[in-house]
Amino acid sequence: MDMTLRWFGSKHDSVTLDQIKQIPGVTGVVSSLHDIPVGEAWKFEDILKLKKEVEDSGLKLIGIESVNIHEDIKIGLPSREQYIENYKVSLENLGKADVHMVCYNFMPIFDWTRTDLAMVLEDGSTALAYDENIIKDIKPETMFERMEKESGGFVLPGWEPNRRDEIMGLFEKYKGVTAEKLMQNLKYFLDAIMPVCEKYQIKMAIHPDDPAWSVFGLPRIVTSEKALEEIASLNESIYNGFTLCSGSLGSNLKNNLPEIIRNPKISKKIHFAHLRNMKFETDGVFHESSHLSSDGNFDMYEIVKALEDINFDGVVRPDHGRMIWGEQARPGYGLYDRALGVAYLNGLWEAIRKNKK
Ligand SMILES: [Mn+2]
Repeated sequence: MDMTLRWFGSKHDSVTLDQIKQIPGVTGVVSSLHDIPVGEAWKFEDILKLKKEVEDSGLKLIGIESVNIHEDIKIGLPSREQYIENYKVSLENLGKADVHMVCYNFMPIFDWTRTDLAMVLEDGSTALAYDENIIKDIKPETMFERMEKESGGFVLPGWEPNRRDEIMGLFEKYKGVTAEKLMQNLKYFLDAIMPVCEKYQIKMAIHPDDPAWSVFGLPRIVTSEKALEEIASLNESIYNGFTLCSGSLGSNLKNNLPEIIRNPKISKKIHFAHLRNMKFETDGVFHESSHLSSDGNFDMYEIVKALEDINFDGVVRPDHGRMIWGEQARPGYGLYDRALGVAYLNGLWEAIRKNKK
């Protein structure tokens, strides 16, 4: 198992590789080429440059989070052919650079959605929060205004003001794309890329939708145990796998995380784990908490135990952390709380392993 941290690259991250290197037990990072527009093929030299930068600090580039999927692939437009070809080139170049795990998501238009990027908690720390009551009646255009007013100076990924026109156009294009159609388009994509993944041993790890239900009337398909079973069966290759994100899947309290991890149809395909805890006020209203079991609704011991029980040997990272100790960083991705998360998760792992009979 590789304990990692997500790193956005020296240009985009307030956290440095030297800092990450000093967190006990962290051997590498997952990162991405954030300046390459979605849909373009990744060049071998660019990947090598990122890899060298990471390795020069004494860490490993253990995987990519993420190689994003162009909307035309998700919508199923004829133009997807070119974008799939480009994706295959990116995978081939990653394989040649000896990078073998790629996280991606298949959410229409938006990545993870939150209604507050800096909710103040009782101890003065701030955290990302979500309130379904705000989202459920809101139109996307109103959401833009809200984001500009209430994001505390931060811009939620995907909600950059300059995307407003593009996004309204995308909503048009998604008309008629049902959940079934989206699932078919995922299969089409997986069937096309799996031969490249097999050749270069690249484990694809689809990230669950966050939150794990439809928002703004757009379909979402990576939301439940049943959905993960279906996706596993879309293409039988072991390289068609999952990112087990406790916070995303766990946003729906009906999802039993340890049970999902132990599901034999899913467990062997878990290549990447994102571990975080969340505190729920009610169904659909939650904020992200510290990683500690007692601070949220998830039993982190049971989640780690389930991963240990299935002999999970993939990549793991603490997920979003709170902002503590006055840190200024990308929402969810400060150094301090994620480092505390690593220390706690490592403690759980050590105890569970030593107690194994
Ligand atoms: Mn995640």
